[in-house]
Amino acid sequence: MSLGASDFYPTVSAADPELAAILDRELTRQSSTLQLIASENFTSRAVLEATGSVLTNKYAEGYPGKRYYGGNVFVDRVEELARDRLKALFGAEHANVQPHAGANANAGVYIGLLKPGDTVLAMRLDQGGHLTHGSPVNFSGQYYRFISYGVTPANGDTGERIDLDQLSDIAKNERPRLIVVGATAYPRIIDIAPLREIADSIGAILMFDAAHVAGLIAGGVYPNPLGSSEHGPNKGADVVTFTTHKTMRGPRGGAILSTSQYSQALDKAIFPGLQGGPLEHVIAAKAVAFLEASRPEFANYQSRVVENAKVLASALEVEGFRTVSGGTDTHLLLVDLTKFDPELSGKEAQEVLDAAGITCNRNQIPYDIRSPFITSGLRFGTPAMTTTGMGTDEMLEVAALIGRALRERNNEDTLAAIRNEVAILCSKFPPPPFV
Ligand code: DSN
Repeated sequence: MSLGASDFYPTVSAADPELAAILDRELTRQSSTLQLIASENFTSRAVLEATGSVLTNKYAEGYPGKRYYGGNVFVDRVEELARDRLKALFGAEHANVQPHAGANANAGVYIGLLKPGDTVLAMRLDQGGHLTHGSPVNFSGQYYRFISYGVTPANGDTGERIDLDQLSDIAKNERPRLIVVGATAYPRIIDIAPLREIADSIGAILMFDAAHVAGLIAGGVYPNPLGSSEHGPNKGADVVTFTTHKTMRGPRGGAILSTSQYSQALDKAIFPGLQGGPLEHVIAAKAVAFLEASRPEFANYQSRVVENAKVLASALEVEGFRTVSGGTDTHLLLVDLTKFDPELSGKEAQEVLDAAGITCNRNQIPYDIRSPFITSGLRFGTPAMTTTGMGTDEMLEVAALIGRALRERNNEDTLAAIRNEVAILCSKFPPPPFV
């Protein structure tokens, strides 16, 4: 790849050559190695430009029409555009596009709808949940009483699904104020209808954390957790949170959708409850991403993301790995390394693959005997490489490279050769901003 930071950021190169050199190396890394982290993607050039726009100069505490600073006439239009596009995309009654991140979006829901000490039922962290779903080292686990549900035991391609009986029993016994569904490492579609019924049976609020699957929903390949006409009105989640930078392919950030019943409480929780001045340059980039997500090409892209993930999962099974739940319905898959080699931890496998130019992350598998720092699994996702144009043929090649690298992990020459093959493959699929 002959293009570098100086081609894309000529002013940075002139003003700060030291930083430009680092950007240059990161651009090379992103374009010459495989990006298989399920929560990453390549944004469009338009999203990058909006993120780098003059809106970064502006303070805008408050909301459109109700700011605490002057000079927000154009900022208001930007934020309204982002909110309106987002509401249309999901058929939502209310949208807040100010959360700086997914964690802030979740914090906003807890601050707005709960009191400290309230009981919340969420997915176990070692079975797919997120830090903000009650980890003891996170504010969520420290300020609220989180209890958890898990997945059913492994059973070919029918096990390792959310255990609805367990969830329902815990909900009835503990009567949580809030039920949180949605995960960071759960490869299967979550049907919102039975969860709505459970929440209604105990008068709980239902939140869906769509951080990972928001783009799939917008692209029509995952059911809308707010409910659909087929479910009838009010049959979905009350609140949906998500990040804008994963499958949604926008800038790094978060957002909240809700029914109008909770709109005021949620807006107040984000500002002034949790955050100060919104990042309007990022909100502008969110508006661009929501426009891009409304186009037919985006739906086509999301179908290819899922198709690629399914093919990658099957091909990794052929390489001798077990995939959690026997495959995937989404953009991500979780590999259990213990069948491939019980001695190989997720940490070691991640480091070996890094050396081979294959970027992914270690992840606990359900009922993992290893700690979250070591783990027995790897998580892979296809959003980023699908954005570059890779398809099912390339996924077969990627699975073979992963298998070879991990089988011959003690052979440095093999890892160097694979790194070279990866670079050749990637050179045929340049990511934005190279295209
Ligand atoms: N960003 C999330 C993920 O990688 O799934 C974790 O916060």
